[in-house]
Amino acid sequence: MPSRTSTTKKVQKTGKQSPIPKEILENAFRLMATAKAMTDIYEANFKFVSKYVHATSRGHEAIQLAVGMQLHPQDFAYPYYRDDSMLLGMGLRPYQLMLQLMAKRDDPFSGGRSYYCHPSLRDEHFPKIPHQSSATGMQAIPATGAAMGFWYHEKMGTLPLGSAKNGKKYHTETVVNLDNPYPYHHKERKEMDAKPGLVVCSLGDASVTEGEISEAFQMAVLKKLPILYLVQDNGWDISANAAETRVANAAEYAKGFPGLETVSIEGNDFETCWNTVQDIFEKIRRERRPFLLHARVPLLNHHTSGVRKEWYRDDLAEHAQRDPYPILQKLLLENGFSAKDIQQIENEAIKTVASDFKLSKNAEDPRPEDLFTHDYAPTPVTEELGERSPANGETKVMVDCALFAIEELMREYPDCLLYGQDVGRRLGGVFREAATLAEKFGDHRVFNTPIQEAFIVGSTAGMSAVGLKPIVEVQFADYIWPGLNQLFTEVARSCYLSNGKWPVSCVLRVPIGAYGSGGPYHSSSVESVVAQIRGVKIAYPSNGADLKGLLKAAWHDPNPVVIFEHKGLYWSKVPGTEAARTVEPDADYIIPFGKARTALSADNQKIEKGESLAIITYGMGVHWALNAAAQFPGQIEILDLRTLCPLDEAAMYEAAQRHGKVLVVTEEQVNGSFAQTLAARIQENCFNFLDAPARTIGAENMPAVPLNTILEQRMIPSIEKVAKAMGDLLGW
Ligand SMILES: Cc1ncc(C[n+]2csc(CCOP(=O)(O)OP(=O)(O)O)c2C)c(N)n1
Ligand SMILES: [Mg+2]
Repeated sequence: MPSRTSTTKKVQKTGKQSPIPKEILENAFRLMATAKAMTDIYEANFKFVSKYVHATSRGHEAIQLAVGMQLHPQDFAYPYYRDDSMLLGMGLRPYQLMLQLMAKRDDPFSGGRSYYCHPSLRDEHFPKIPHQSSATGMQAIPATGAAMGFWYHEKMGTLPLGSAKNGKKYHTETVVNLDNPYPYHHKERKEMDAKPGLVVCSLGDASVTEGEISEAFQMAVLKKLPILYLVQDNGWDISANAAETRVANAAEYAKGFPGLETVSIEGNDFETCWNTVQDIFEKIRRERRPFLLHARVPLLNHHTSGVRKEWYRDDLAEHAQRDPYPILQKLLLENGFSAKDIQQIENEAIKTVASDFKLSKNAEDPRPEDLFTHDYAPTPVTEELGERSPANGETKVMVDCALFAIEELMREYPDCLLYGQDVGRRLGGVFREAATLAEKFGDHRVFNTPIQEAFIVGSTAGMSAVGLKPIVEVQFADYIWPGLNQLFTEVARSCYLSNGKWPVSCVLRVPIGAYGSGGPYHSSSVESVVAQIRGVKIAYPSNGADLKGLLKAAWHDPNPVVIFEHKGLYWSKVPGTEAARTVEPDADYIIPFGKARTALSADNQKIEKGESLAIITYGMGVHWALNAAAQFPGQIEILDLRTLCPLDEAAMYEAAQRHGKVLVVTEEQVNGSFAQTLAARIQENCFNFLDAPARTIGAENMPAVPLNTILEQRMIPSIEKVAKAMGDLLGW
């Protein structure tokens, strides 16, 4: 068993004669000279290239090359914005990096959507690079999620994406010409490719103080995940230095996570870097446990093109003395290369960089219509299938419909797993929404996480990248906030910013809504905020059959889906919500997203006489409306949206046109709510058909749902309030 204590090793240089093969030294120097030539040409063309912000690796090259050159196609890498040498080390050409520098159409990573050195690559021959955002440190959770995906695959005996034995063709087209001089190919590559993969999460020193880093470390140690956290310590944030921003360096900080083995090195010395990385990678591949490599490096170029070193740096001379470039040159000289050899390699690098620069400058820009591709990956679920109300079906509460849907999914698909707080064996969820699943499928398929909403949400990006489809949950909508950063930054944009390469397939279950004296932290509605996050899909069912059918569709969807499950409907505990119990649909039942359901129809006679009204709603609103409609027989049509994104706009507008009067009902505070935008859209699109303003009814515009019952009832809508609003509109 690996030690539970954190050990920090100072690695010393060993001898004069390097044990590193000459071929590797030559490659490394060629790449280092290339990286330097790239920085130089960017500086020489500063005005042109800094139209879009960029940072380069000058000073960090040795450690980056040591890592990049030792990665294999089965590995997953999460570089950060200063890692251009790491990308060269993996085998990318300057041309490909420069296409992103200039935001060109053929930028292989993002098609001109993201900045220089924000790579994403899904290529058979290369380490996999899932999308990572530009937010410092935030890639640690998705990266750790990918490592957790390896852990899961190994428990299940299944193969991750990228594995040489995995016959599935997950990759997109090959973007890299393998004949170019840049890819470094291991001689023993075939043998290496058969070894288990690992994950590298690359971080700047200042990013380690982000809170989310600790969530990642915690999980890496808890589950003994095969990941290397590489921290490149140049002592600088942007202009804030280490002394004013941290109490410990990354290696010292990691001591708080026993089991995360740390190694500290001088990251400017290629020989030390190569040997250390080789040793750590071997251990991770064999022993499946996490490491943190803390590499001290100088920062020789600007923070970014926009923040210039001359403005604030007082340590430039000291950093220049630690330049990795002459150190590697010296190593080459000690290993049989002549000054002439070195000069020749340098000249070739400069020439290649100059010609690649020219080539990329002439490359095509994105076209305006390119804006609209890859916001979502296409879903296979396009029609309602299966039996919604099987003849011999039993009536079930809503929470059980969800439970049975997940059980059916887990039975059929080994890539389906569930994790979150308290969903594991002892309790099966605080609402018993996962009861018995861990017993049936094992603790590796249904497990508890620490209280880490950011990890729960963000890890799905990594899990999905290695070919899994996790279902996760936050315990209450009230506690989704720590997870929203990951949802917005890493999960929702992954498909779009990777130009379609890395959609995140995950289902996030969110118990939501007021259910009687839950008070301010167990009653909130949050759908408007989530609906603002483009790139996720949202379901908000009002009954068991829809919940089951939508959960199935959500799971098969290659995109991230948030599914709001109303706590008041789970057991039809709130009076008037009996209709949430339904016959349980059969195992094949599935409902495509974006298709509303008519929960109640109005009489044609009433419609023709202009005495009818359309209610547009979802979730609890459906039940308030159903009950209130009893006071207006034949006059009310209720459209249950079922999904908020995609939205069945056509059904909404048809209902508005049919009745000429529309009331949108929501449980949320009404001002600025998603529901209010629906009323606005109806007004914009159906103005000529309306006989009254499209109205919205929702909760009072107060900051929280109060605990006291009288206050709670005053705050949120009710059957009576909805009935009054119906009467007002019908009387218009
Ligand atoms: C979450 C977040 N906050 C702030 C920024 C702005 N920012 C960009 S780089 C940077 C400094 C990061 O320093 P470090 O992680 O040490 O990397 P270095 O640039 O030194 O290589 C900051 C604050 C950001 N990108 N993301
Ligand atoms: Mg730094």
